Amino acid sequence: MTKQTMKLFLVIHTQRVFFLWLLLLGLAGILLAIAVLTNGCALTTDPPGSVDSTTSRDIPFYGYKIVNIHPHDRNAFTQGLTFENGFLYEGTGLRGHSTLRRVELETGNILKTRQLAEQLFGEGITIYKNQIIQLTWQSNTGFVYDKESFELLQKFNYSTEGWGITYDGKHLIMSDGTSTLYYLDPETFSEIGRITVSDDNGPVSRLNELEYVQGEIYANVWLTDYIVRISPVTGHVIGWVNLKGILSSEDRDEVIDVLNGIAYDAQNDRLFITGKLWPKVFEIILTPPHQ
Ligand SMILES: [Ca+2]
Repeated sequence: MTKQTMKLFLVIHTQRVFFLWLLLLGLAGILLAIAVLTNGCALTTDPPGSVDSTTSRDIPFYGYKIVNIHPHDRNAFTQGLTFENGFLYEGTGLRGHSTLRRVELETGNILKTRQLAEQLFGEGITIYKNQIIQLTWQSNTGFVYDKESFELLQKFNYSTEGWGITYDGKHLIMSDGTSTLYYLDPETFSEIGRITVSDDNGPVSRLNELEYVQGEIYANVWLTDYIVRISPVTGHVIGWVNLKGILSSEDRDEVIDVLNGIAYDAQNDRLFITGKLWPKVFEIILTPPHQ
């Protein structure tokens, strides 16, 4: 090999390596963009940052027992779930696919739908009096609808991202993907207080869909199979619910996303959970803590 040929070879080789790296960086960028745009489709069963059964010995870990299984729309990217008078109300996400729905629990039939504007990514919902309140992810805008007709009554704004929302009988409680929960006046939407959710190991972040259940706040922890039970006064973690394995391997054959969506039927003491693109809504009871 002459010196000139060698030089040419080295130049071509360097260019190839450079383009290969460029290609890899490009692919990594595309994957990251997809994850961000879909509010994270990556499914993991890892426990939340501060959940560690070996160190959080004082905080009980609950299991679950399935009482009933109901059908769920596989196309519903569930971001909000609540229950009243025999019906599930559901808010779905993804830009261009976000909706508000009234769903018949037993059949999964969608009885009423309202489509959100293309640019909006729907998030948590809750019922306040005869209204449904729905958050959006990054648009700093919430919507108030008539509960029966789904007619838009009002818009309101907030400064954070919008993730989950629930109602404790007095205040709206809202999550924004951090460890903070915000208490809002349900008439004016002004903030009246906030708590930081923490356990023995520090703040618990990625709080997602919420539900007020018998004096506690239940929250999905994004990207995990855990629901965290929170004291609404102190923000301290009262318990963890481990829902690993609730979806069968057959259910996981098609595309699904993470556990998200908690609804409580206060009249009949029934707890419902589902996930984004999950085929089922599960009615569960919590089983005693295990050590
Ligand atoms: Ca809920």
